[in-house]
Amino acid sequence: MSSAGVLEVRGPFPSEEIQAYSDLHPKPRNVVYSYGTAGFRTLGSVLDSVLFRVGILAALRSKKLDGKTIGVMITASHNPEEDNGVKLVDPRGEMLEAAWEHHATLLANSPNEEFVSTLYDFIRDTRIDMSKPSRVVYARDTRPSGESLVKAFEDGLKSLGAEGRDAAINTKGTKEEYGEDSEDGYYQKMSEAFRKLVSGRPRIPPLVIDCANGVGAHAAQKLAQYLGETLPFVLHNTDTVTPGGLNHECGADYVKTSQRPPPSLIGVLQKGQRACSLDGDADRLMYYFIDERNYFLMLDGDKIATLVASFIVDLVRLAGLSDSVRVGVVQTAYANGASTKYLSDRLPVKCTPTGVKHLHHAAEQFNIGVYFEANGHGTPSTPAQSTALKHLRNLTELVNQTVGDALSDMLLVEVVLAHKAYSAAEWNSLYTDLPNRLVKVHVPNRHAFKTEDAERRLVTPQGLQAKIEELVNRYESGRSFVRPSGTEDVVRVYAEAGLRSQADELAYRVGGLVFDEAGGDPSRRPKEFY
Ligand code: G16
Repeated sequence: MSSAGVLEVRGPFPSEEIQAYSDLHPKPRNVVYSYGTAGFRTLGSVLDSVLFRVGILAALRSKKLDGKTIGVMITASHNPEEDNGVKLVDPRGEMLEAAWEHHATLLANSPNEEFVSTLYDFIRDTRIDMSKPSRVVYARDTRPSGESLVKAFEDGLKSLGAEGRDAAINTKGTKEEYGEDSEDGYYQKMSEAFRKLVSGRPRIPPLVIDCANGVGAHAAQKLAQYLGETLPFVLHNTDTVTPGGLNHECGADYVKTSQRPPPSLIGVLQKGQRACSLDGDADRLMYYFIDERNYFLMLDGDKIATLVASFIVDLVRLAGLSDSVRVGVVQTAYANGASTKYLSDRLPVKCTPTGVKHLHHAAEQFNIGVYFEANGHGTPSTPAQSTALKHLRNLTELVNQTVGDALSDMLLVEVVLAHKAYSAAEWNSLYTDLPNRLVKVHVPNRHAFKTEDAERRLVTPQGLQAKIEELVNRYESGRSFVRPSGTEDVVRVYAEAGLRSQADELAYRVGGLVFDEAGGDPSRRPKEFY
């Protein structure tokens, strides 16, 4: 060591073990990986080396944080079954620190023959003390590729002698302790808080849950046992073993994007009955119902944010805390314009780029920050000082204040509906959504699309933003934006307008502009759908 800095890695660096394990998980030469909106995500068949290296990275992140437990989730969430992915979670449940996303990308792309030396340089430059302990908890969803990817990941842990396990322990013994550090302890805590919050309220009618044929099916079945008749569930799409079933014609993304219920629920849903869809890893939540005229109506993340924020504002006011507790809402560009207008008239509202990692940080600027993406990701973040209130205290027991958990979000919605005595139709009538449409455009290089102003404007390709604006101006209440997805190899186009036909037409036209600009395969040009 010199005064200029650390020249060598502190503590043991087991280079031979790492090399031997790394040889079992070679990186394919022609694939470039990037840490996107929610970690690495691509075809499960090309992720073996990434999982091995993420095992190493997670162990190192833990060492860097003095042995605090790091979380790793192996999932591709809403993506089709052949995809898979992995994301890292920091010790308090928040998404991996942004600077480490860059380290993750660097290690994932290092050629096989350079991996050990790249790793050595990284550990040295980041000043990680290798003699520190490392602890990692991990889980996977039900995708067929998950099992072998877990093995690759465990090899990464083993190569550094790190400890891996499957329960959360960071807060144990601290004032932030969440309860029994087991899966059952989690259900117990949530269901007890739920019972307290709805006690004295009328009996809650059964809730239909579409589990997307994913891991949420297992969780919902267990939670149902704890809740019993307090909140009866009717579970659908719970088949996690039939190949191809995951997210197929079901789940939150299907409902939000196609703006219709999963075909398996048609004929099942009764008029006015509350239903909701989870996604493949059960962190998105989409509510909906069929109204008296037989129309399908969606209660998306924006409607959830509105419902929850208004409830929290009421509680804060009733407790006489309005002057000291600042409640705010965080949205993205995808938020329906009608929701932004409704909320901005009542509360401070912020807009961030897509990805819960961005929303979460913005929500922390408020004393109580409610953040939901329109696609159903989100949660309220309630701080310790609000525990002066009984309900707010119970709320903090109920909600997962760190990364999304659709089941705890669902219980929260049910609490608010019970307190406000709202039916699905009454909730829906808080404001009327502007008709909107989301389109995926397949282009040769989505990275050519760069955005600014919380993704509301394109910077490149040059000149395209002006053409979009020129189009948008022709539609009443028109709004549209374009951004590259961080989880799929597509560019996304969002459009809304005063009339359904106009929103569809605008989305199609902007999609066409994007496609022509990017020069894609003509067979994949967006089709008219209006
Ligand atoms: C992930 C993120 C979400 C984001 C979504 C779509 O969700 O956690 O915050 O909204 O990707 O991102 P993009 O439009 O960049 O593809 P999930 O459910 O896929 O993990």
